[in-house]
Parts: sequence; C-alpha cells; structure tokens
Amino acid sequence: MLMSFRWYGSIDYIPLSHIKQIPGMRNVVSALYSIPVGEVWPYEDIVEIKKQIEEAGLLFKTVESVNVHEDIKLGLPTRDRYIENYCITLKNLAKAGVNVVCYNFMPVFDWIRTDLAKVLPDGSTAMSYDEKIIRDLDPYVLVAKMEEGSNGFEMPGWEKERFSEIKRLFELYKDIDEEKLFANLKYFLEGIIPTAEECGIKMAIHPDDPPWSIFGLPRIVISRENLERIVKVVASPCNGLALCSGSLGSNARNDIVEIFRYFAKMGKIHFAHVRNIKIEEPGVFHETAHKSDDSSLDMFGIMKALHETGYDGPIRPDHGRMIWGEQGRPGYGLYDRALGAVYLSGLWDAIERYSQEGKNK
Ligand code: DNO
Repeated sequence: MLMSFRWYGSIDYIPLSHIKQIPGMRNVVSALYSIPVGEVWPYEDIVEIKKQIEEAGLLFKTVESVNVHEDIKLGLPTRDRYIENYCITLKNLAKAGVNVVCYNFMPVFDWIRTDLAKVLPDGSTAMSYDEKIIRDLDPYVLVAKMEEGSNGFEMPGWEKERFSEIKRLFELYKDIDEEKLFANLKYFLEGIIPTAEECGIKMAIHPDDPPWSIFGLPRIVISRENLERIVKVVASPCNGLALCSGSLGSNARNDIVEIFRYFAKMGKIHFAHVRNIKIEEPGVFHETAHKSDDSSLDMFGIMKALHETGYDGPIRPDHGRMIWGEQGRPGYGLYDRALGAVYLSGLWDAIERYSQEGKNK
C-alpha cells in the first residue's frame, strides 16, 4: 500500500517538508484548487505541483478531486462540454504520472458538518454532525447565515461568491430523484471511462458524506448495494471506488469491514480513506482519533481486509481532530492526521509481519 497524505497545495499552511517527516509517508494527494470546476487542468500547472512534491522527496500519484461539474450531475445539455474537458484533464494528469483520480457525485454540497469544533472529553476538538440541526434548517436560511459569516458550518467548495448559485441549484434539483441522478452518473462514466482506460487512470468515486439525503437533495453513493451498482454499470477495471470508512460508516447499517473486504476482493478499491468516528445515535456522530477505543469503526478490521486482498493502492488518514493547540483547516491539521498515518502504518506492519510468520511456520 502507498501511505498518502492530503495536501492543499501552496495555500496549505502545512509545508511538504513536514509531511515528509511523518514516518512511512510516501505519496501526496492533491489537486489544482484554483481551476474552476469543469475547466481543463493545464498540463504545465500539474507538472508544477508535481515538481514541488517531488522536490520534497514524495510522490504525486493521486488526485483528490477532479470535481464533477453540476451540469453533469443534473444531466443538462451542456454536460458534454464538461465531460470533454474532464477527459482532457485525465489525459494531462496521466501524462504527469498520476494514476488514481478521486471524485464524488454529491449534488450541490460535498461533505457537511454541523459543528467544526466540538470539544471532546480530552480537550481536543473534532467535527461533528447532528441530523436534527440539518433537518430543521431551511437551506436558504443556511445560505443567509453563511453570508453573515457567523455559523459553524463547513461546506467545502462554497466560497462566498458562489452562495447565490446554491439557490439556483436547489431549484434545478427539484426534478432530479435518485434514479435520474444514477442515470446521469452512468452517462458521465460512459463518457470518461474509455479515456481513463486509454491513459491508465483508475477512477475512484467517493461515498457521500453523510451517506443519506440532505436538504431533500438526492444522494446515491451511500450503501454497499449502490456501490456495487456503480462499479458494475460500466464494466471496466478503471471504474472503482475511493472507499472512505468515516463517510459510509456514519450509517451503522453499513458494515464497514465487510464492505472493504467485499470490494477489495473484487479489485474495486482504488483509494482508501481510513478514519474513525463515533456514532452517538442514528444521524448523530462526531469524528475521533484514528486510534480510539470507544469509537464505532474497526480500524484493524479494515486494514486487515485490505491487506488480505493484496491491496497496493493509496491509503490516507482522513479528518483529524485539532490537538496540541494547532489552528488550521478543520479536519486537515497536521498533528492528528500524522498520528493517524503512523497508527495505520503500524497496523499494516503488524498484519504483514504476522502473515509472513504464519507462512514461514
Ligand atoms: C473530505 C473528503 C471529501 C472528498 C471528496 C472527494 O474530507 O474526503 O471532501 O475529498 O468528496 O471528491
């Protein structure tokens, strides 16, 4: 496996030199954050970020994310132009040596939390989600609150300038149910997978976070059944998953170890996000340390499932808590994610050693 760490490019306050100092760290997961969704990522810009990463002694094999333009998710006639652009971006990435590209298919919002800094008993803070708050919140009120800049909501990708667009999108999505969204995903995959095959890129769809509908918007990447439908709808070794334990696992009905084992065996995991959460009650959860004795997910079970199936793709720790006074991007500080990476590497080493010894007996 390729231990990896997400880095937000030169705007990230965490320098690559610090990432390099994390024991066992080999690969950086990044993106061209300044290119508007739907536009082509120029080859020269990709090479520039690759150069920085390689100069720090790390690899740049994984991109998270090449985001999918809303017109594609909505199935608008303009989608073909964006699919064409997506294919050019894939070619440019492949030419620069990237071989895994993550994306998601969540309407309007990426992952969402209701509190960015819930205080945990040990004094650290972590992001949390409470369905009761979302349920009672009119999305338009939410947007207004965000415009005031006075709320605790994290809505990645929604810079202030784009708030008015949210209103327009809500209107457009009124006609889109799960089946239509699925058909639009199929159309997108049929458009990009031949290019991915041609240039050797493994596409990795990320589960919806949380894995259920919010604000009445459809969400489909939410369960084992749906994941299976997605990987089969376009049969190709390049059509696979960015399996994220914390996203899918916040619905207790998703048996995470079983899901990892199932898709790893099928060779459908192209990227693994391994992190822990604590489900307080259905629809209410908070993020925890990766190693966390009272949390809800079995990190050992997940790593073992990946190891047993010979997984050799990228794995990264995900959302960390804020610890030791670190101030930074919620979920994306250095310290707790570094601890997470080392814990996951430790599990991997032990599983590897144990299985070798078993074979030698
Ligand atoms: C959250 C991340 C997601 C992920 C995208 C993939 O921290 O795992 O934002 O990058 O959903 O497209």
